[in-house]
Amino acid sequence: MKAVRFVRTGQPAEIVDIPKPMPGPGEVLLKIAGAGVCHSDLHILDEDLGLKGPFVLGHENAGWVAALGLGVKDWKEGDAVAVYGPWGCGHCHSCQRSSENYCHNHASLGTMGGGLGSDGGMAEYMLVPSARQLVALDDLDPVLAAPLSDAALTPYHAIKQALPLLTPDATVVVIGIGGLGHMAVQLLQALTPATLVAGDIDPAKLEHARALGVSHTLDTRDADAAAEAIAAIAGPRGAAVVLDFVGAQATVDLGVRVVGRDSRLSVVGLGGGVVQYAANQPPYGCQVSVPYWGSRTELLEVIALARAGRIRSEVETFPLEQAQDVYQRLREGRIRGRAVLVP
Ligand code: FEH
Ligand code: ZN
Ligand code: ZN
Repeated sequence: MKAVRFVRTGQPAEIVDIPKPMPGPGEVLLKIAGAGVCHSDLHILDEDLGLKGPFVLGHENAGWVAALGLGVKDWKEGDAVAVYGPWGCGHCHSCQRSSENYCHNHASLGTMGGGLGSDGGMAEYMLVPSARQLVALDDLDPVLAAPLSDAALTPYHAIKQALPLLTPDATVVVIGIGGLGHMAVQLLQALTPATLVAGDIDPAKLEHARALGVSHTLDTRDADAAAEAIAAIAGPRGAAVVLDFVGAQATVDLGVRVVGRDSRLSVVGLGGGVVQYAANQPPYGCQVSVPYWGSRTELLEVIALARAGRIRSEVETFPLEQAQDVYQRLREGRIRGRAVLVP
């Protein structure tokens, strides 16, 4: 079968032909409908994230059950499913509460999930190690639903942690309106009454935010002007919550500058920015968080929001074979919403 494979750091992804896997006891074989292309893949390809290749890329996957391994119950061939991407040990404290994203044993497992050390979904078929990683999609289109498992789940997890701060008189700032950011602005409008501000350096991304109902959008290239605009909206309290989906030094610095006291700054993007600490900077009472992905129960909640029509991923589909071109477009910021590879 065709697959997009990570070989080693510094080497582009390869389109290869590998054997179609067969499910062993407890495993489930999926026919892939769509595999989302996440910006984190660029970090996997470019930097050493401690993941040893070769493995098939793609950690944001959905499709249909194609075959069940011995002992697998509750699923049947043809079921439309999303894959809960963080694969943990299943027995540590975090895994026991469905937060496999925070599994304590990832290092000893040598993998963080499909597409993250194990074979992922940028292929015609994908092996899932346990039926516990499957979430039913029912009537949702699996191609559109694939981004729910990462581009929506990751911001949902970060937003859920910040909900107590997202009151009607609060201001929340989203920096970076790409794959995760375009879902974040929808989630915030669905879940909170807070005033929403969207920032990006790309006018097309700001237009996308406005198309998604965001009334306050600002160009974050000019940090002084952006900080002034946010202060005018948030007032002396400052932003109650900042969600930085870029994580570069400029965006982290802007987040530290605009967040108020008794607030939360969540740095999700892998841009390598460093939070500079000094007295009252970030302001006293600011919780600085580095959330990672989300729990399985949160994925159920995200899928329920999608089924209720409250959120919808904006997807650009491409054939699997165009993976290298798609990664290049992602590098150049030329993807609106989320790119999904379709085998
Ligand atoms: C993947 C690998 C490493 C860090 C973060 C990620 C996220 O894209 C997972 O959703
Ligand atoms: Zn990701
Ligand atoms: Zn675990």
